[in-house]
Amino acid sequence: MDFNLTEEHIMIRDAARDFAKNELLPGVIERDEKQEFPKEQIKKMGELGFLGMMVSPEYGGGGMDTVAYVLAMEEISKIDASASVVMSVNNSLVCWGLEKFGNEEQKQKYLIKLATGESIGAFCLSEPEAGSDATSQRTTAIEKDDHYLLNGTKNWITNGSIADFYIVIAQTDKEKKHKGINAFIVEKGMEGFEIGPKEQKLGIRGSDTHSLNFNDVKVPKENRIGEDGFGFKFAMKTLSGGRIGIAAQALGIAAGAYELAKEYSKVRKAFGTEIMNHQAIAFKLADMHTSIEAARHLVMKAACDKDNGENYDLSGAMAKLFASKTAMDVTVEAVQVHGGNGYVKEYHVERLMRDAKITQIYEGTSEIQKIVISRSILRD
Ligand code: COS
Repeated sequence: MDFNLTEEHIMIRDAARDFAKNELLPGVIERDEKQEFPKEQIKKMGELGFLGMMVSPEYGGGGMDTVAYVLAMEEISKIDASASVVMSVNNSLVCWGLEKFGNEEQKQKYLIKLATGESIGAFCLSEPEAGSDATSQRTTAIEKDDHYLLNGTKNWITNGSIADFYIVIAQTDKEKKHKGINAFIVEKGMEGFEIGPKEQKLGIRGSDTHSLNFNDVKVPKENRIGEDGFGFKFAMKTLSGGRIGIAAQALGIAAGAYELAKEYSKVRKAFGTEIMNHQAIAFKLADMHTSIEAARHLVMKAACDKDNGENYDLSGAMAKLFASKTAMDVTVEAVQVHGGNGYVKEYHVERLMRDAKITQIYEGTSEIQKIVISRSILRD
């Protein structure tokens, strides 16, 4: 692993940092309070290329590597995790899966629009009774003449109402269990496709999370991704990369809270001196910095594995497990360093603490990451 960033990496990181400070920071508290989606900001992110960073230029993307992507994810997440989850889902779960496993027609029709930010994507795997247990899909897609008939409900879908294209995982043959699962591209507006109510969330409240209902939606056969029965593997492979993005998001949330706590400790005075001069505070900052650095190494390792063509199931799971725990630990401590001010909205850290929690839940809970990690290390 080479941690020397290239000039391009530094440029991208700095561009993401500037964008986050200039475009996302203004209004971030109000958007959180009102559960308001950062529509204009996401549009700009698309124009700047943040929504299709790893897609090849042939399909309208930035042609960048995973290291560039995680650097940008970290910077955006320091300020606004509601915006970075849109970026993560569009880049890793939708664009990556389509570019890797979609056919040329699907790439021309959908990927180009998604990579340029003209359209937004959503990834629909979770169901009321199939979250961690992803093989237990109740949504069915029954094969008919020239289409599949899609029926079922998906839950907690990021970009639920604002997306244009949805990758939907469904059971096509129950007998075959996970080998009878397929992935389909569903378009907003297809007859029988209804968007359910918006979720009222603890954190990432600016993001747009809905349940979705499919009632006899006719999905053309050409919208199936890959060979018949490839859907579960498609979901697993896509989520493996998605977890690197969420690990970078968690890292950003932690780093954002740490930077605020460090700055606060230099100006806030107690007992006649800045609180950084009290060991109780200095030691907290030392712990925070150390775990953030460790998380960053794991995130970079996973990103490098992916860029080098190595298997990244294990490194991605470890990065997500550790970075999301770091995000929780660090944000709780950042609130503590801020004392009473940490408990009110204007200091940002209470929002970061609420935002951190989801990183231990979505794209595979911490317990799922431990399944992936333990299976991987015990197999050797
Ligand atoms: N890449 C490719 N294939 C994979 C894979 C991966 N990362 N992980 C599993 N598979 C394949 C297995 O090889 C197996 O295929 P074969 O039967 O051909 O060998 C198949 O998928 C089933 O795997 P397994 O038996 O391990 O399935 P389990 O039901 O035990 O589940 C876990 C495995 C728990 C890892 C999986 O269900 C999972 O990741 N769950 C969490 C899903 C999730 O992230 N939900 C959040 C929703 S998105 S916000």
